[in-house]
Amino acid sequence: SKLLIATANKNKVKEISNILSSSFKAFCTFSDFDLDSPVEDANTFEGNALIKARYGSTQTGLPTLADDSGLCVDYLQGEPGVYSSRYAKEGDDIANYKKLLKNLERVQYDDRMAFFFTSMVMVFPQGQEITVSGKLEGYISESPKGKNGFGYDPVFYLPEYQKTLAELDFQTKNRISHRKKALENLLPELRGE
Ligand code: ITT
Repeated sequence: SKLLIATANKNKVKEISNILSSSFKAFCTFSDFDLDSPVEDANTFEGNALIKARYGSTQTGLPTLADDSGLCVDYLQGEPGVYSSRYAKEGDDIANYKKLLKNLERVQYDDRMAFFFTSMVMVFPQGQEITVSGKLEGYISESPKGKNGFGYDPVFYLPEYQKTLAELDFQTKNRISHRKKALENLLPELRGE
C-alpha cells in the first residue's frame, strides 16, 4: 500500500522511507500532488504534526504520516523547539545552527545537553489517528563537524560514538534517531498490537 509522507522536507522523506521500506511498498509526498504545505500554527510538535497529517489525508485520500520535529536545548529552556526550522531569520540550516552556537558561546560541555524530538501522526482516510513520538539525547558541540544528514546534525554530538550525527552514515543515523524510535512505536500500533 502507498503512504503519503506529509512534508516538504526531502531529508525527512529519505529517512522515513528508508526506515519504513519493509512495511510500505511506495511513498509519495506533497509535491507529487502539487500541494503546498498547510500553515503550521500550533505551538506543540504534536499539534503541528496533526495539522499536516489531517491535511494530507483529506487532500489525497491516502493514509498519511506527518513528522513534526526539532531540537530542544536544556540551557535555552527548550529552544529552538518547534521553531527549529526557522530559528535564524535567514531560516537555512547553516544560519540556524550558527545562531545556536552563538547562543551557547562559553557554555561548558555539561550544560550543552539537548535532544531531538519528533512527534509523528498517522491519519487514515476513515478517520483513525495514531500519535507516537521519539527522542534522541546528545550535546551541542562547539563547532560543526560532518557532511551527512541535515539541519542541526553537524552540531549534535553523541558521546557514545564520539561523533556528531552528521559524521554518522545514513544507515547508522536511521538505526538510532528520534525518527527511528517514533516509527518503532508506530509499527505495532499499525499491526493492531
Ligand atoms: P515539514 O514541516 O514540511 O515536514 P520542516 O523542515 O519545516 O518540514 P519541521 O517544522 O518539523 O519541518 O522542522 C523540523 C526542523 O528541526 C528541521 O528543519 C531541522 O532544522 C530540525 N530537525 C528535525 N529533525 C532533525 C534531524 O534528524 N537532524 C537535524 N535537524 C533536525
